[in-house]
Amino acid sequence: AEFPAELDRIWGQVEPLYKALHCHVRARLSDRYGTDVVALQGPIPAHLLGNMWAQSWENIYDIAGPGESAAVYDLTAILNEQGFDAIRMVKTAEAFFSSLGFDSLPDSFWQRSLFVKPADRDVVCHPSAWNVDEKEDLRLKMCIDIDEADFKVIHHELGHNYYQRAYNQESYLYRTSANGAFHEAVGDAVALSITPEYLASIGLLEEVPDASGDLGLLMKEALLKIAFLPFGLMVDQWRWKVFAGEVTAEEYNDLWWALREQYQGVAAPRDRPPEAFDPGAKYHVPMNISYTRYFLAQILHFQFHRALCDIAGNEGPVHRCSIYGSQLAGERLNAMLKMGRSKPWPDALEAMTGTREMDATAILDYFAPLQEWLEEQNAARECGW
Ligand code: X8Z
Ligand code: ZN
Repeated sequence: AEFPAELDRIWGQVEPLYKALHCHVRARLSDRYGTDVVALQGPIPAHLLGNMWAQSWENIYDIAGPGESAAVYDLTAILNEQGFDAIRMVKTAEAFFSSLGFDSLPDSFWQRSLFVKPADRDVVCHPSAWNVDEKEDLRLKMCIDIDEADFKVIHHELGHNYYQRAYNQESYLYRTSANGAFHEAVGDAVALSITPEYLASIGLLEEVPDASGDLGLLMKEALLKIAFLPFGLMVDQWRWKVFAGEVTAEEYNDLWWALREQYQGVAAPRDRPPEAFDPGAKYHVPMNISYTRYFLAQILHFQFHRALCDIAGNEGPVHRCSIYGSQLAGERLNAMLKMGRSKPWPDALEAMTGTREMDATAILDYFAPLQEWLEEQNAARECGW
């Protein structure tokens, strides 16, 4: 009973920001497609948000973003122009971890991982990270596209691999993360350091945009991460009700869409047929992988980032902070990773951040300039659904 209440508390902290983003995105979609398609009240049709599951919305940045006033660079275009292939994407992410003081990945990682979608057979492309022998046999399994999204997902996955290797000295039962969310948060925290300054330092950007571009950068990040929050929460709200027997099999799909509407404010593009089972299309449902970890990781990795930036001596705004090259930050991160599950997670959190609670103030502080802008944009709009 404590855990769901804790989730409600954290969701309550971020809900106003989500609702502000939702309101703005709905208005922009309505301008684009007309009020017949996107009414200015009510939920957003889920198929207009640029993602199969409407779980993150960065693909509609061109519609929802602040436009010319805060132009952002196009990392996908840059990666392609510079001729990146899948291996080079992974090597670049590995180099980031190396700059923090982590040992490089073993040769077997490069031999045994799957980086590219095979042409001759079907594979499960959903990204995953493995330590096959619980020691050094680290592997990545992912069908990498040369784009910004996958560049970040690679950092996410390597976060799993470095964590797995860091706790491999622990006894068997402790060879996992402090809690489920910690495993998901490590690589995402590192990926927050993919700032313009960092990209310039590794030759991917010629000029560092000034602060006038920050709104665009924050919007991109928010479409990815703030949009995700209610989805991250609703998947297990659905699953827990199913497992508790609160609904019959005939009601599974209707419950899914009721929760989608309640939390995310999105609606099915059309009436769903009685035999539909839409949650089955989300990898983690048939794979029986808990999903609340992703909701909490979204909160937690901003706490990690803020703490690591302090340790690295950052003095500017936290959304411009990169811990690239900071051995100090790397040491503190590694000290936590090494603990695995040998201590209660609040101890692990405290070791790195000085606090024992998962808390949304870090993510809210990070997005504060965007929230202010969204509230201005929404001033004359009617929000909610
Ligand atoms: O499944 C993942 C990772 C692998 S652990 C790519 N994620 C969730 C998803 O794709 O649904 C990362 C974000 C949420
Ligand atoms: Zn993951």
